[in-house]
Amino acid sequence: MPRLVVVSNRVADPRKPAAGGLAVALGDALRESGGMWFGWSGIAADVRDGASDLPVRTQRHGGVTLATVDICRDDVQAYYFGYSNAVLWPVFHYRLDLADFDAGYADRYRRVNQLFARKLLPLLRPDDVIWVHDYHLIPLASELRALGSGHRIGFFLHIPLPPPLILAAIPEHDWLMRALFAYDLVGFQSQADLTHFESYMLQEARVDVAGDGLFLGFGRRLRAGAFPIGLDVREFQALAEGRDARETLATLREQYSRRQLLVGVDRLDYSKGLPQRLRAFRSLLLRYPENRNRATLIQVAAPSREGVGAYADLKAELEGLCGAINGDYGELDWMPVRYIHRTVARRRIPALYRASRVALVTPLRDGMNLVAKEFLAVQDPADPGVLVLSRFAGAAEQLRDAVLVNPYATQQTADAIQFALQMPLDERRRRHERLMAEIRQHDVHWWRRQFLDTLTQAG
Ligand code: ADQ
Repeated sequence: MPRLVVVSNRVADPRKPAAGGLAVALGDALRESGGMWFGWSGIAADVRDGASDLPVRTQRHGGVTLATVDICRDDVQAYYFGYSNAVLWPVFHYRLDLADFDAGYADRYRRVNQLFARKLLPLLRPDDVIWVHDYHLIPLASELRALGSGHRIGFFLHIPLPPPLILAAIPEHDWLMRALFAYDLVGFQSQADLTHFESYMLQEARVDVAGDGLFLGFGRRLRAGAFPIGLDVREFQALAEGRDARETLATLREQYSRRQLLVGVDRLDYSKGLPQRLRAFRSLLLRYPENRNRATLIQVAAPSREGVGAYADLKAELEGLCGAINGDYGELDWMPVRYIHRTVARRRIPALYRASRVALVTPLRDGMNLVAKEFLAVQDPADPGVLVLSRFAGAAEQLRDAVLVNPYATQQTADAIQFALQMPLDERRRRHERLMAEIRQHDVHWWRRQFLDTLTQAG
């Protein structure tokens, strides 16, 4: 078995439960092959443009090597906060209005990818298989190839790929899309993303779209496919059985015994549709007064990328909306919205899902959205809650038995939430059973095997 080398912006220690399902799943594959995980340490080194001298730190744990490199402060600003999160993230989520194209971030984004390639190459063995993750590292393979790497290299994009005319707004779109051809396999979350990739290649690039996911261009053969990421269902269910989750569940049930809980768990990000969700919830209280003094929305929004301007605006907007809803509808003994602007410990999250009758997973655009799958995994099959899911989440392609909504349509979403709150037990069970079959069949281990099998056979 060839050694697996995973490369991503940040490295997670797969042994720590806080690392999450993705780290656990990749951890399995890394352990099986005695592999390596390479990425940024998270440290912004206080050196001036001396990035190439920064050392690689390696630690070995249970047969897996974690290798990290620091990045100099200016590069972090331009590569991470700048090009990755103020250009690629908004555009790939269809938000051209929020993209900052003029700041000249692209050169440093490229430079950090060159740095990664230079630091990684000496650590590689000739038959290693390399799996690169996400938008921070699109040009990594082309930088590795420029240094002579002949490795098998795959890339997985965790976020959506927009239609060609949106992508084309990025001044460097030709370079970015061409850079993908240095990979042997490129994986997307959904069929919609794959279709956008094909359309881009037909409309904007001189690439031969050979069909069946094969693309011939720039002197290379590239395979592309949809590999919807799944959940480690058993790991997450086991988390729900843990002491913290059980205690949290008991507390929530006691506190909210007379209420119906709705839950939202997100990073505080404009792609997640949080203001739209709160407006829909307000419309629910307005249109269906029986929910007053009864329905309580617990919305957890973890702080995220606070160095990027658009996030501060969103935070202020949300605080205003929550305050207005609570002010308009709250009673001495009932507040409609409990808004928590913190990261809740992963081991408590399952309790929040389990205590809730309805989950609101209503992003404006999302690569997949694992919260939707997590909510389903820990419901009581005999009395399950209902998932209200945006049709614009990648997960909607798979989770057809959720209550699908258009989060931009406030009243329709409010009607859908009411429908979910009122859904009879037998229908809840039927839907939940079908959704569980789907997330069990296409779990994170299936995703990892599909991708790696296709990568090792590609060519
Ligand atoms: P994210 O945008 O981070 O990931 P998502 O898949 O919804 O989105 O969540 C990732 C994890 O973070 C989940 O395990 C969730 O429980 C946890 N989480 C979110 N908010 C939290 C909070 N407030 N407190 C504690 N934990 C929280 C990107 C893409 C997604 C894609 C994933 C995986 O944007 O579309 O599904 O990668 O590919």
